[in-house]
Amino acid sequence: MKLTRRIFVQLVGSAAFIASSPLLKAQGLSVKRLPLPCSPSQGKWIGTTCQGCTQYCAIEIFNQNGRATRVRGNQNSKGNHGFCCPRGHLIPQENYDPDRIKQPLKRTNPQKGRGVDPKWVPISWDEALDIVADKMIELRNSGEPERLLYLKGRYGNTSHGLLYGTLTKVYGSPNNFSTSALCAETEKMGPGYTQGLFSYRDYDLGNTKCVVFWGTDPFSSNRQVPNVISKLGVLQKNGTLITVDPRLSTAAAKSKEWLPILPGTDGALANAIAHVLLTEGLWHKEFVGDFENGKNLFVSGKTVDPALFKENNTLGLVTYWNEEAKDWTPERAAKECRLDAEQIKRVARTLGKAAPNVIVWMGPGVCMNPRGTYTAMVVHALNGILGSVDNVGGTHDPAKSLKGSYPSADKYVDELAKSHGKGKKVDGRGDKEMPAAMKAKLGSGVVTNNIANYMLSHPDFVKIMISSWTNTPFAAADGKRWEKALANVPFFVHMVPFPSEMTQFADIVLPSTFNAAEGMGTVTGFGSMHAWTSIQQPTCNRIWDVKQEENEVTWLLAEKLVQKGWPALLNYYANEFADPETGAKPTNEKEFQLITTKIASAPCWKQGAKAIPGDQINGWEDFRQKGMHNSAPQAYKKHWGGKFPTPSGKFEFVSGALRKVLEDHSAKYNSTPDQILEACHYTARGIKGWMPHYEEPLRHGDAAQFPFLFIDHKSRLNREGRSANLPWMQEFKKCDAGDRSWGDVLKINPADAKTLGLKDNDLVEITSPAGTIVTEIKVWEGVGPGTVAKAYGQGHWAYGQVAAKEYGKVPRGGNNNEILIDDYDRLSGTSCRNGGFTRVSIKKVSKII
Ligand SMILES: Nc1nc2c(c(=O)[nH]1)N[C@H]1C(S)=C(S)[C@@H](COP(=O)(O)OP(=O)(O)OC[C@H]3O[C@@H](n4cnc5c(=O)[nH]c(N)nc54)[C@H](O)[C@@H]3O)O[C@H]1N2
Ligand SMILES: Nc1nc2c(c(=O)[nH]1)N[C@H]1C(S)=C(S)[C@@H](COP(=O)(O)OP(=O)(O)OC[C@H]3O[C@@H](n4cnc5c(=O)[nH]c(N)nc54)[C@H](O)[C@@H]3O)O[C@H]1N2
Ligand code: SF4
Ligand SMILES: [Mo]
Repeated sequence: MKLTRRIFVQLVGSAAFIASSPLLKAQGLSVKRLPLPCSPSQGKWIGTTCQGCTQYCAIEIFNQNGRATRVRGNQNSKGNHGFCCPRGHLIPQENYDPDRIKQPLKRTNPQKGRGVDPKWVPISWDEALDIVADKMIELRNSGEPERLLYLKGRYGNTSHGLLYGTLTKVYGSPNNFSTSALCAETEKMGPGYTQGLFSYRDYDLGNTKCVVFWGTDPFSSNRQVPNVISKLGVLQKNGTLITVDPRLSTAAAKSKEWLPILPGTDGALANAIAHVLLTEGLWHKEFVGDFENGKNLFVSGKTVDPALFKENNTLGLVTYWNEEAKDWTPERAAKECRLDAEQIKRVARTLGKAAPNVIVWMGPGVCMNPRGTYTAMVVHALNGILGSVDNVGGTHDPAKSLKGSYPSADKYVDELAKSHGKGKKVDGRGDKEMPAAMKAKLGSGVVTNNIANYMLSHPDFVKIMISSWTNTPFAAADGKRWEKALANVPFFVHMVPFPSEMTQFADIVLPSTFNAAEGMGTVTGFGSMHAWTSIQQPTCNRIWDVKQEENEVTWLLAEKLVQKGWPALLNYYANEFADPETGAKPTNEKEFQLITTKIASAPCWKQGAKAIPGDQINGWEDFRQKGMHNSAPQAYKKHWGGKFPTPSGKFEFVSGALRKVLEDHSAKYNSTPDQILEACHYTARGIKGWMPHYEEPLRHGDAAQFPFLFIDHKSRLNREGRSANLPWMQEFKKCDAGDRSWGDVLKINPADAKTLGLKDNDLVEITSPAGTIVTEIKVWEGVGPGTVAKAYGQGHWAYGQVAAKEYGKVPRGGNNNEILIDDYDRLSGTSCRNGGFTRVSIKKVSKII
């Protein structure tokens, strides 16, 4: 970079600014990046929210003559410090993607399937909603409203309350679902069943001395990318970074220690680290407690009398030692995990020395496998042993964001809706082999991927399916089941901006706003010890005939339903919702959109009797202007002293809640907890069923036929499954270590490549018991022998002209979900993708041009 006078002045100015700002120093920022003017045109930055991943960053988009041209983090944000990650910068190209759906479409080809042209014809919104309303009325009149299924993907707070929350309730169907169980829900079981926190965690990165990135790569994915990138300097300066990942991820490359673990064996490693911490007296005494006479009785292989250990904030540490950790020497784990015992000891000691200012950042790589609940528990349990829970530089509950709730719809639920809306959901939650006990409640977790199985075994059940912001045929493991299931649905309405694989099965396509740039609503998120409520508002002119499904289409549909003789939904919207400032009731979709957004955000800007915690915002206009509200920072040691939301009030190594879940579930099915564990494919029996422990990985496919363990990982530029149609994403795809632009590669260890006679660019078939995909080979030292890694994200056969080689037919690269097996961690109901649970074979094929 040439040091021009302007940049020089900026650098000098920003250095002075940093020197005077302890906050920025703590964040490790070296240069305050200043927005460059967009010359020659003038414009303005408008606050909104990125939904390129579940971080939901508050951002700003530069509006230039009505066009969204540039993106940056919201300058007020305490979560991203004014930065967005590389994916935030893709927003303009996504917004102006020429392949967007530009007006409502109606299918004219009754045949449905991959490669089948839907023969869509454009229709007006009026006509489209007329058709949808007719179908809905017809189904209600037939007395079977439960046969309407609504599936939501991403959402803002308005959709959560309106579409997911009340549409099906007022209509009379129990079958409203989210796609959360395709995401990373098993993670929540770790903190959930140990400390009562069924949630993703926050981390006090600014004060930590040691972080273990375990089965996650937060420099390129996971939930805090801009925050983590901005803190890299401070993290490296203040302490040690450690990464546990079978693949050389960005985090691994930035870390002092990389443990290239054999997929699926993380529980053994956690046990060995615990073993070292306990035998060497490195546990955090203040949090955990100590032996009464002060002498460390944790001796490798020897049980300890629990009566001799006095616990402070934990319950059952000695039981965990006796039942599990005492036998897991670093040498034994090294063999199981294909690691070096000396490295395991070194890492454990580094952690122990830095405790309690340490973070074990557990991610999906640890637990998105068929026995993941227990791996999540045993890896997260290290935070308990190290006393980092709720501590300075440790792991935390997310702070609370402020959000308003919508008025109750109860009055508008008629007899039909009442009697049909309470029926059993079709995702199998709560079945004997699917406890789905999220939040320590049986049957409370969604089992998204199992919906397709129900639809296949009951092909006539679903009469109407409505879905927004989803693409399950692409995003769900063994997604071809979704293609078949959707082909059976007689009437499917997809509410999306892009013509994805799922859209190819739609009868009516309702084109949505691209919410980050064109939507209106609120979204909440957390990170960097704060939570936020961030607005979405139009940052540019809409150039196509699109509407937001959350709060515009809902109203317009409700109006149509009135015309057809069913006024309940519109009555609910028009009677119950009122502007929190003026009290005015909505009379059209635009007013409804504004009012629902104001209600959802009112606690951030409307001063009641109590002061607003966190940022002080002076009314709605000020909120719109600032674009967001930051909460107060999270407090330390919130749950210490018996205040954890667990049965004992402590951090539990013997989980009272999980024990109750297993006992209740077995009573329901007239069996025993051991029989339930067996039915759910876990190996634990007895007390281990409710304790953190290691289970041998469950792998699909015969080892002789499918010799390689498949490692799936996220792509740095993937806005979930939604950026593959962007030339910027394709052009910069090589920023994923080992990958290349405009392509898709299977990364294989040089030793294996040699054995198979493979070299770079060779074309191979990757086959698992579920299917086959074809990609090129990249010979790479970043994966161990016997394992192969491939980024998720390519392999679209639809979505647009760039994402697919031939739109509607031929994919660009291969979709990992065509080879991943449809299996679950059954205690949570979550789909699997990590831990090497799918074995594959690799076969060279001749070049296809
Ligand atoms: N193999 C493998 N599979 C995975 C993953 C993986 O890492 N590997 N990741 C998993 C995870 S963590 C998740 S969360 C899921 C995500 O899976 P999904 O929730 O299915 O997400 P996407 O594939 O991103 O959804 C794409 C859809 O969103 C629509 N869309 C995009 N922007 C908007 C908008 O502003 N408004 C509306 N209404 N629609 C919009 C697009 O048109 C498209 O239909 O995928 C999972 N699948
Ligand atoms: N760039 C990008 N970032 C995203 C998203 C995105 O689409 N793109 N989506 C967001 C969403 S919805 C989610 S849920 C999060 C999740 O994002 P991440 O936390 O990154 O989770 P995964 O994508 O599942 O990544 C799994 C990681 O675990 C490693 N891994 C695989 N098997 C094992 C194993 O057996 N043991 C260990 N230790 N590691 C293993 C993989 O190499 C990979 O690095 O990311 C969010 N952030
Ligand atoms: S993609 Fe995620 S981390 Fe990146 S700017 Fe958007 S919300 Fe933030
Ligand atoms: Mo996710």
